[in-house]
Amino acid sequence: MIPKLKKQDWFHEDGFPIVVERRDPQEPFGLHCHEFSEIVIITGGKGLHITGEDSYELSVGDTFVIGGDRPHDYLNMDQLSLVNILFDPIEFPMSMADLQSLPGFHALFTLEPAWRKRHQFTSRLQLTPAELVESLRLVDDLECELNDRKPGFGAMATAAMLQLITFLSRCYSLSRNPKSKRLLRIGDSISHLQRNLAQPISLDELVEISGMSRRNFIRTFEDTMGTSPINYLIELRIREASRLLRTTDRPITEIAFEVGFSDSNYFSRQFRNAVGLSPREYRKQFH
Ligand code: RM4
Ligand code: NI
Repeated sequence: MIPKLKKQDWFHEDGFPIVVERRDPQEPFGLHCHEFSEIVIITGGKGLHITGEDSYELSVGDTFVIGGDRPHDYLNMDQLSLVNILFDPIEFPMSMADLQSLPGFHALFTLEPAWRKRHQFTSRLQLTPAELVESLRLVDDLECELNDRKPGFGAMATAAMLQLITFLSRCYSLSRNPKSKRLLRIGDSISHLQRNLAQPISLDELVEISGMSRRNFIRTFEDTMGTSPINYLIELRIREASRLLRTTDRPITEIAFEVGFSDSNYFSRQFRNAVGLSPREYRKQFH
Protein backbone atom coordinates (compact mmCIF):
# COMPACT_ATOMS: atom_id res chain seq x y z
CA MET A 1 0.00 0.00 0.00
CA ILE A 2 1.33 3.41 -0.97
CA PRO A 3 1.03 5.80 1.98
CA LYS A 4 -1.37 8.67 1.49
CA LEU A 5 -0.51 12.01 3.10
CA LYS A 6 -3.53 13.23 5.01
CA LYS A 7 -5.00 16.71 4.95
CA GLN A 8 -5.27 16.73 8.72
CA ASP A 9 -1.52 16.12 9.08
CA TRP A 10 -0.40 18.78 6.59
CA PHE A 11 -2.99 21.54 6.67
CA HIS A 12 -3.48 24.04 9.48
CA GLU A 13 -6.07 23.05 12.05
CA ASP A 14 -8.26 25.96 10.97
CA GLY A 15 -8.79 23.99 7.75
CA PHE A 16 -7.50 26.63 5.33
CA PRO A 17 -6.85 24.66 2.12
CA ILE A 18 -3.42 26.01 1.06
CA VAL A 19 0.03 25.26 2.55
CA VAL A 20 3.57 26.12 1.42
CA GLU A 21 6.29 23.53 2.13
CA ARG A 22 9.87 24.32 1.15
CA ARG A 23 12.40 21.55 0.63
CA ASP A 24 15.99 22.77 0.54
CA PRO A 25 17.20 20.16 0.03
CA GLN A 26 14.49 17.64 -0.66
CA GLU A 27 15.30 14.73 1.65
CA PRO A 28 14.54 11.15 0.65
CA PHE A 29 10.83 10.79 1.28
CA GLY A 30 9.50 7.61 -0.31
CA LEU A 31 6.72 6.90 -2.76
CA HIS A 32 3.48 8.48 -1.58
CA CYS A 33 0.23 10.04 -2.74
CA HIS A 34 -1.86 12.79 -1.13
CA GLU A 35 -5.39 13.65 -0.11
CA PHE A 36 -4.61 17.00 -1.74
CA SER A 37 -2.88 18.30 -4.86
CA GLU A 38 0.59 19.78 -5.12
CA ILE A 39 2.18 22.44 -7.31
CA VAL A 40 5.91 21.69 -7.42
CA ILE A 41 8.47 24.31 -8.48
CA ILE A 42 12.04 23.05 -8.78
CA THR A 43 14.31 25.74 -7.38
CA GLY A 44 17.72 24.09 -7.58
CA GLY A 45 19.82 20.97 -8.12
CA LYS A 46 18.91 17.83 -9.94
CA GLY A 47 16.99 14.66 -9.34
CA LEU A 48 14.68 12.08 -10.73
CA HIS A 49 10.93 12.41 -10.38
CA ILE A 50 9.27 9.03 -9.97
CA THR A 51 5.58 9.06 -10.83
CA GLY A 52 4.66 5.46 -10.29
CA GLU A 53 4.53 4.80 -14.02
CA ASP A 54 7.71 6.51 -15.21
CA SER A 55 10.62 8.64 -14.10
CA TYR A 56 11.83 12.00 -15.36
CA GLU A 57 14.95 14.13 -14.91
CA LEU A 58 14.23 17.33 -13.05
CA SER A 59 16.05 20.62 -13.29
CA VAL A 60 15.68 24.21 -12.14
CA GLY A 61 12.51 25.95 -13.28
CA ASP A 62 10.53 22.77 -13.91
CA THR A 63 7.02 23.31 -12.60
CA PHE A 64 4.23 20.77 -12.50
CA VAL A 65 1.07 19.74 -10.75
CA ILE A 66 0.56 16.44 -8.96
CA GLY A 67 -3.07 15.42 -8.54
CA GLY A 68 -3.92 13.71 -5.29
CA ASP A 69 -4.11 10.15 -6.50
CA ARG A 70 -0.87 10.16 -8.38
CA PRO A 71 1.92 8.43 -6.43
CA HIS A 72 5.30 10.11 -6.67
CA ASP A 73 8.79 10.30 -5.21
CA TYR A 74 12.23 11.81 -5.77
CA LEU A 75 15.39 9.77 -6.34
CA ASN A 76 19.08 10.34 -7.23
CA MET A 77 18.89 13.74 -5.64
CA ASP A 78 21.82 16.04 -6.14
CA GLN A 79 21.12 19.18 -4.09
CA LEU A 80 17.55 19.03 -5.32
CA SER A 81 15.51 21.84 -3.82
CA LEU A 82 11.87 22.63 -4.45
CA VAL A 83 8.79 24.41 -3.24
CA ASN A 84 5.54 22.51 -2.74
CA ILE A 85 2.27 24.35 -2.70
CA LEU A 86 -0.27 21.99 -1.22
CA PHE A 87 -3.90 22.77 -2.00
CA ASP A 88 -7.24 21.11 -1.74
CA PRO A 89 -8.80 21.34 -5.20
CA ILE A 90 -12.24 20.62 -3.78
CA GLU A 91 -12.21 23.46 -1.31
CA PHE A 92 -10.14 25.89 -3.26
CA PRO A 93 -12.37 27.82 -5.62
CA MET A 94 -10.34 27.08 -8.73
CA SER A 95 -13.14 28.26 -10.96
CA MET A 96 -12.72 31.77 -9.62
CA ALA A 97 -12.71 34.82 -11.82
CA ASP A 98 -11.63 34.26 -15.40
CA LEU A 99 -8.81 31.78 -14.79
CA GLN A 100 -10.70 29.24 -16.85
CA SER A 101 -10.41 31.46 -19.88
CA LEU A 102 -6.63 31.10 -19.84
CA PRO A 103 -5.51 28.19 -22.04
CA GLY A 104 -2.33 27.84 -19.99
CA PHE A 105 -4.42 27.18 -16.89
CA HIS A 106 -6.00 24.10 -18.47
CA ALA A 107 -2.66 23.03 -19.89
CA LEU A 108 -0.88 23.31 -16.54
CA PHE A 109 -3.52 21.85 -14.22
CA THR A 110 -5.34 19.30 -16.36
CA LEU A 111 -3.77 18.60 -19.72
CA GLU A 112 -0.06 18.26 -18.92
CA PRO A 113 -0.66 15.91 -15.97
CA ALA A 114 -2.94 13.78 -18.15
CA TRP A 115 -0.39 13.73 -20.97
CA ARG A 116 2.73 13.44 -18.85
CA LYS A 117 3.41 9.83 -19.70
CA ARG A 118 2.63 10.09 -23.41
CA HIS A 119 4.69 13.26 -23.71
CA GLN A 120 7.40 11.92 -21.43
CA PHE A 121 7.27 15.11 -19.37
CA THR A 122 8.37 17.17 -22.38
CA SER A 123 5.29 19.38 -22.17
CA ARG A 124 5.99 20.43 -18.58
CA LEU A 125 6.24 24.11 -17.73
CA GLN A 126 9.86 25.26 -17.70
CA LEU A 127 10.17 28.66 -16.08
CA THR A 128 12.86 31.00 -17.34
CA PRO A 129 15.17 32.39 -14.64
CA ALA A 130 13.19 35.64 -14.57
CA GLU A 131 9.87 33.81 -14.37
CA LEU A 132 11.24 31.66 -11.56
CA VAL A 133 12.22 34.75 -9.58
CA GLU A 134 8.76 36.25 -10.02
CA SER A 135 7.04 32.98 -9.10
CA LEU A 136 9.09 32.68 -5.94
CA ARG A 137 8.22 36.23 -5.00
CA LEU A 138 4.55 35.32 -5.28
CA VAL A 139 5.17 32.20 -3.19
CA ASP A 140 6.84 34.41 -0.55
CA ASP A 141 3.77 36.65 -0.38
CA LEU A 142 1.55 33.62 -0.03
CA GLU A 143 3.74 32.10 2.67
CA CYS A 144 3.91 35.35 4.68
CA GLU A 145 0.14 35.57 4.82
CA LEU A 146 -0.12 31.93 5.81
CA ASN A 147 2.50 32.33 8.55
CA ASP A 148 1.11 35.54 10.03
CA ARG A 149 -2.48 34.35 9.91
CA LYS A 150 -3.77 37.79 10.74
CA PRO A 151 -7.52 38.36 10.37
CA GLY A 152 -8.13 38.54 6.63
CA PHE A 153 -5.26 36.16 5.86
CA GLY A 154 -7.72 33.87 4.08
CA ALA A 155 -8.65 36.55 1.58
CA MET A 156 -5.02 37.62 1.14
CA ALA A 157 -3.72 34.07 0.78
CA THR A 158 -6.46 33.20 -1.71
CA ALA A 159 -5.56 36.31 -3.69
CA ALA A 160 -1.85 35.44 -3.56
CA MET A 161 -2.59 31.89 -4.68
CA LEU A 162 -4.67 33.16 -7.58
CA GLN A 163 -1.85 35.49 -8.58
CA LEU A 164 0.61 32.64 -8.50
CA ILE A 165 -1.64 30.31 -10.46
CA THR A 166 -2.42 33.01 -13.01
CA PHE A 167 1.23 33.89 -13.38
CA LEU A 168 2.24 30.24 -13.89
CA SER A 169 -0.63 29.70 -16.34
CA ARG A 170 0.46 32.72 -18.35
CA CYS A 171 4.01 31.40 -18.38
CA TYR A 172 2.68 28.12 -19.71
CA SER A 173 0.82 30.00 -22.44
CA LEU A 174 4.20 31.28 -23.65
CA SER A 175 5.63 27.76 -24.04
CA ARG A 176 7.15 27.22 -27.42
CA ASN A 177 7.77 23.54 -27.69
CA PRO A 178 5.45 21.71 -30.09
CA LYS A 179 3.97 19.32 -27.52
CA SER A 180 3.10 22.13 -25.11
CA LYS A 181 1.60 24.05 -27.98
CA ARG A 182 -0.64 21.10 -28.74
CA LEU A 183 -1.88 21.10 -25.16
CA LEU A 184 -2.40 24.84 -25.36
CA ARG A 185 -4.57 24.42 -28.42
CA ILE A 186 -6.79 21.99 -26.56
CA GLY A 187 -6.69 24.42 -23.63
CA ASP A 188 -7.80 27.08 -26.05
CA SER A 189 -10.82 25.06 -27.10
CA ILE A 190 -11.75 24.49 -23.44
CA SER A 191 -11.41 28.21 -22.73
CA HIS A 192 -13.56 28.93 -25.76
CA LEU A 193 -16.25 26.70 -24.27
CA GLN A 194 -15.98 28.50 -20.93
CA ARG A 195 -16.17 31.96 -22.44
CA ASN A 196 -19.07 31.25 -24.76
CA LEU A 197 -21.17 29.02 -22.56
CA ALA A 198 -24.41 30.75 -23.36
CA GLN A 199 -23.95 30.72 -27.13
CA PRO A 200 -24.63 27.81 -29.38
CA ILE A 201 -21.17 26.30 -29.86
CA SER A 202 -20.50 23.91 -32.68
CA LEU A 203 -18.05 21.08 -32.67
CA ASP A 204 -16.59 22.48 -35.90
CA GLU A 205 -15.61 25.68 -34.12
CA LEU A 206 -13.76 23.73 -31.47
CA VAL A 207 -12.08 21.50 -34.03
CA GLU A 208 -10.90 24.58 -35.85
CA ILE A 209 -9.42 26.15 -32.71
CA SER A 210 -7.65 22.93 -31.80
CA GLY A 211 -5.90 22.80 -35.16
CA MET A 212 -6.43 19.03 -35.25
CA SER A 213 -8.48 16.75 -37.41
CA ARG A 214 -12.02 16.23 -36.16
CA ARG A 215 -11.36 12.64 -35.17
CA ASN A 216 -8.13 13.41 -33.46
CA PHE A 217 -9.65 16.33 -31.57
CA ILE A 218 -12.54 14.30 -30.22
CA ARG A 219 -10.26 11.46 -29.22
CA THR A 220 -7.72 13.76 -27.62
CA PHE A 221 -10.42 15.67 -25.77
CA GLU A 222 -12.06 12.53 -24.43
CA ASP A 223 -8.74 11.04 -23.41
CA THR A 224 -7.80 14.09 -21.45
CA MET A 225 -11.04 15.39 -20.04
CA GLY A 226 -12.69 12.01 -19.51
CA THR A 227 -15.78 13.09 -21.43
CA SER A 228 -16.82 14.29 -24.89
CA PRO A 229 -16.71 17.99 -25.81
CA ILE A 230 -20.51 18.12 -25.89
CA ASN A 231 -20.95 16.51 -22.49
CA TYR A 232 -18.28 18.76 -21.12
CA LEU A 233 -20.19 21.78 -22.40
CA ILE A 234 -23.36 20.49 -20.72
CA GLU A 235 -21.43 20.03 -17.47
CA LEU A 236 -20.17 23.60 -17.65
CA ARG A 237 -23.63 24.94 -18.31
CA ILE A 238 -25.07 23.00 -15.40
CA ARG A 239 -22.29 24.21 -13.13
CA GLU A 240 -22.98 27.82 -14.07
CA ALA A 241 -26.72 27.25 -13.67
CA SER A 242 -26.22 25.86 -10.16
CA ARG A 243 -24.23 28.92 -9.25
CA LEU A 244 -27.04 31.16 -10.47
CA LEU A 245 -29.62 29.06 -8.64
CA ARG A 246 -27.65 29.41 -5.41
CA THR A 247 -26.81 33.06 -5.65
CA THR A 248 -29.79 34.70 -7.38
CA ASP A 249 -33.56 34.60 -7.28
CA ARG A 250 -33.92 34.66 -11.04
CA PRO A 251 -36.60 32.40 -12.52
CA ILE A 252 -35.41 28.96 -13.54
CA THR A 253 -36.40 29.40 -17.19
CA GLU A 254 -34.36 32.56 -17.38
CA ILE A 255 -31.35 30.78 -15.89
CA ALA A 256 -31.74 27.94 -18.38
CA PHE A 257 -31.56 30.42 -21.27
CA GLU A 258 -28.80 32.39 -19.68
CA VAL A 259 -26.50 29.35 -19.59
CA GLY A 260 -27.26 28.32 -23.14
CA PHE A 261 -30.19 25.88 -22.96
CA SER A 262 -32.91 26.76 -25.44
CA ASP A 263 -35.51 24.54 -23.76
CA SER A 264 -36.10 24.67 -20.03
CA ASN A 265 -37.55 21.14 -19.81
CA TYR A 266 -34.45 19.76 -21.42
CA PHE A 267 -32.42 21.86 -18.97
CA SER A 268 -34.30 20.43 -15.97
CA ARG A 269 -33.76 16.87 -17.22
CA GLN A 270 -30.05 17.41 -17.73
CA PHE A 271 -29.81 19.13 -14.36
CA ARG A 272 -31.45 16.24 -12.57
CA ASN A 273 -29.21 13.79 -14.40
CA ALA A 274 -26.11 15.59 -13.28
CA VAL A 275 -27.03 16.79 -9.81
CA GLY A 276 -29.66 14.27 -8.72
CA LEU A 277 -32.14 17.03 -7.84
CA SER A 278 -34.44 19.24 -9.88
CA PRO A 279 -33.32 22.87 -10.18
CA ARG A 280 -36.12 23.87 -7.80
CA GLU A 281 -35.14 21.31 -5.15
CA TYR A 282 -31.51 22.29 -5.53
CA ARG A 283 -32.30 25.96 -4.99
CA LYS A 284 -34.40 25.19 -1.90
CA GLN A 285 -31.40 23.60 -0.23
CA PHE A 286 -29.60 26.92 -0.34
CA HIS A 287 -32.35 29.27 0.76
C1 RM4 B 1 7.85 15.92 0.90
C2 RM4 B 1 7.86 15.77 -0.59
C3 RM4 B 1 6.48 15.38 -1.01
C4 RM4 B 1 5.42 16.29 -0.46
C5 RM4 B 1 5.56 16.48 1.03
C6 RM4 B 1 4.58 17.52 1.54
O1 RM4 B 1 9.11 16.29 1.37
O2 RM4 B 1 8.25 16.97 -1.22
O3 RM4 B 1 6.33 15.30 -2.41
O4 RM4 B 1 4.16 15.76 -0.77
O5 RM4 B 1 6.88 16.87 1.32
NI1 NI C 1 4.16 14.76 -2.72
